[in-house]
Amino acid sequence: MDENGKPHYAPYTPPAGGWGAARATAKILLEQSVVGKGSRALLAMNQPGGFKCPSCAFPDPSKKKLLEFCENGAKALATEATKKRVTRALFEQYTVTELMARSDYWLEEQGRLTEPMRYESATDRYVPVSWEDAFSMIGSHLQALDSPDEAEFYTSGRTSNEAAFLYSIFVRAYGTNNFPDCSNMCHEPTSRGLPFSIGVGKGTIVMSDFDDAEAIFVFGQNTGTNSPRMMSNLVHARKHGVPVVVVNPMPERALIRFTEPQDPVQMATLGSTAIASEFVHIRIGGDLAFVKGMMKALFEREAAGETVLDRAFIAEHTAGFEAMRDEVMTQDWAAIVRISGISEEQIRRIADIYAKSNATVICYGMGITQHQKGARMIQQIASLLMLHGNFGKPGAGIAPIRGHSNVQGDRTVGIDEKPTPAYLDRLRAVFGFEPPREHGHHVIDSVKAMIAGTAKVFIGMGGNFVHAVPDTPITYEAMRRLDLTVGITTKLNRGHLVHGRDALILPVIARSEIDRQKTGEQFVTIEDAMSNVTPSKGVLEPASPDLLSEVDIVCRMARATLPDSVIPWESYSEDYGLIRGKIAEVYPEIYADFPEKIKDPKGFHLDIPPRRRVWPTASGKANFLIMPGLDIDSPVDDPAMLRLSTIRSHDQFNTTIYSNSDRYRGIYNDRMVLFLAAAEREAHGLMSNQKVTLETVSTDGILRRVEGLTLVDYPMPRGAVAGYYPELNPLLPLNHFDDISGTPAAKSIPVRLLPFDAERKETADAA
Ligand SMILES: Nc1nc2c(c(=O)[nH]1)N[C@H]1C(S)=C(S)[C@@H](COP(=O)(O)OP(=O)(O)OC[C@H]3O[C@@H](n4cnc5c(=O)[nH]c(N)nc54)[C@H](O)[C@@H]3O)O[C@H]1N2
Ligand SMILES: Nc1nc2c(c(=O)[nH]1)N[C@H]1C(S)=C(S)[C@@H](COP(=O)(O)OP(=O)(O)OC[C@H]3O[C@@H](n4cnc5c(=O)[nH]c(N)nc54)[C@H](O)[C@@H]3O)O[C@H]1N2
Ligand SMILES: [Mo]
Repeated sequence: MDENGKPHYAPYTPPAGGWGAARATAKILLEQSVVGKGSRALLAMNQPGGFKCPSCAFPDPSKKKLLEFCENGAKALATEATKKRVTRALFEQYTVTELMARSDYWLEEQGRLTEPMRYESATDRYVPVSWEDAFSMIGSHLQALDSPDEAEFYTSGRTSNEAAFLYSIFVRAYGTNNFPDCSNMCHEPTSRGLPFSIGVGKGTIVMSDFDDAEAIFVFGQNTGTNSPRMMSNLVHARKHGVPVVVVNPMPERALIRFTEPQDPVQMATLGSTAIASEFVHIRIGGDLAFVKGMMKALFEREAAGETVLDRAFIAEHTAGFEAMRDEVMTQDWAAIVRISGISEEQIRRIADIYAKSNATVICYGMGITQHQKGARMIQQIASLLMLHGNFGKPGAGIAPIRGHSNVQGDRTVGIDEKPTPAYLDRLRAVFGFEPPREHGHHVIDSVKAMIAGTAKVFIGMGGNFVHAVPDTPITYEAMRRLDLTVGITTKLNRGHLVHGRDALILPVIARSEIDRQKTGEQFVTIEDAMSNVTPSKGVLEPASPDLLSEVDIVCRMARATLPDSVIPWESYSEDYGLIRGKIAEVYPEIYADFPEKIKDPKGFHLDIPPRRRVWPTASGKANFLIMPGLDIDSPVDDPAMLRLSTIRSHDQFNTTIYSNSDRYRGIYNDRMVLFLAAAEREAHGLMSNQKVTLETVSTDGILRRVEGLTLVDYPMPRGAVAGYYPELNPLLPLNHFDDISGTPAAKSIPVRLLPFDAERKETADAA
């Protein structure tokens, strides 16, 4: 990969997928020097008896394929199985200050971490530390705090059910509910918003529903890049004449035209499938206006005597219909069209597709969740589905497309800063300690606590917290004031370099690797985005003999911190089956007989009551909820304001950058770009490929700027601009988040364009 190649920009016109994807898969295996090893591992990925792909949370298909992986799953695996190693030699060569000057891409390219390291301030270097000393350091820091609430325990969604469950027990036994979690920046609006509508905060579909659907909607999700295996389902649907409606401000290539790498005929004939039967070129945050427009079209047709709603379902299963309809009918078409950016004609046409379909699936991603009213927007999507009885029948339901492979599972097994009293009572009964009752911190709260100086210790179970959260420079400063930061990770990342007075890097065995414990080789489990729990067992030798498993690390942190604990920590790390036994005891409704049931290599499905038309809401019904107005973001009084959406490229996994290119969007060797419509650029009097500065329209007096971004002409809607996460996180204010869930509104940052001033950038860089 060529980090220093010359940037260039050229629209990508072939279909996505196809041989381009096959070539990219081969290339990454070559670059990481793992062609033989990587290919062997790819054969075991997502197969019974093998391990689950470490990339996204999309489930395995209902019908088996020989190879079940995608280009981006292969990238995730190749970089995990890489031959490259970070040893103590790297830390002897570079001080932390010197490493800070390197790019995220360079840090990732150094390879797998191999032994525990401790920060030494006298030399500004990481030096080797024994595991024993590392754990006693954690134990003494945690014991020394005035209150357990001064520690923050982060989780990223690659962590297994077993490790996450034990981590949540350890942290609660220690005495806090401070569980900032990557989910807080991701599908938290689903977890917190959807229960008010249908009683659960999870998706309601299973894979076969894609086959039975008569219409599929994809809102705000870049499927071809972020859950590529779902492309097979969309291709299948289109080949069977099922309409696919894509709602997105960016015409993402794979959602327009795609060649299925799993289809030998299409590959051989260079054929492809048109995916979007309707592409809805929505304005950023225009989704509510669009959905209300669809509803209004349906209500108007019903008033005119047509049968377009499932009246029997509404009568038997729902509450609040009339009030919701009355509110929607107050919205006038002109405002709906202006705010969504979509013509009344197209909205009516799509409402007709919806009305004709007897079974509709609506999928959505970060384009919906990461807004100031993301959770409320998801409730409106649920309402739209309810209008036609699209819950509890084959081919229908709501499908939040989750991110990290086990982000949903981690939440299910206790990573939750707002635990319910019933759950805490069960913990007490099963483990015999009194858990803390007070709610803890989510991500935003935890950063605020660091800024306020009330947080002292940060422990990161996976992930790259500093680069995932908003307000990068402010967070850097806050984290540097901590007493201790701990990164439990596979790869070197920014989080290890922006550290507290004391700091530890604890390297772990990865998902694809063999996990040997006292009772033999262990497997773990994960829960995918459709609530299937499946086993995952690594097949590769660990990257180094000096790695520990996440489970083992949790147990040893617990023993070092809670020497008097009556919980048999040691036995759990020796036999993960015992952990599953405890999960079954704490969650008998969904996890009864877990150790037995998981013997089926295909796993099992966790009960989702709305699939049975049972609604665990306060009213016992599915609720139509009122969301006034047409905006999912607060208005900003500035005529020059643009809405910035911070998105992923095709060659990154969150904060991990595989290359600086983004093939399907035609970007090569550059990540400091801004996608903007040519007309919008001209209206601002700017030239194509000109460098500019972006500044947040802030309300708190803090200056937030990113300098030197290159403008790339792109078919964006009016008032919209897009650029890459995490580079643009300095523009995302900590106080810009979803009002129900606290999820940062990373898709709707109010910004203005300024001329680029190289001198100003130099001054800022030097500071
Ligand atoms: N290869 C790869 N796979 C991944 C990840 C990765 O980084 N790389 N990350 C994983 C994780 S943790 C997650 S959460 C998922 C993320 O997967 P996605 O949800 O696809 O996340 P984003 O790339 O942020 O893109 C969101 C999409 O929303 C669109 N969008 C932006 N604003 C709006 C809006 O106002 N309305 C609508 N309708 N659309 C909008 C953008 O144009 C973009 O297509 O993927 C997971 N899988
Ligand atoms: N502006 C903006 N900000 C965003 C987003 C956005 O769209 N825009 N998206 C948000 C979303 S959806 C998410 S999910 C977060 C992601 O936030 P995180 O989950 O914190 O970030 P990742 O980049 O996925 O974490 C990568 C690191 O995880 C470690 N790792 C990898 N595999 C393993 C493993 O098996 N075990 C352990 N212990 N460690 C491992 C590696 O060291 C790697 O460097 O970012 C959020 N931030
Ligand atoms: Mo995510």
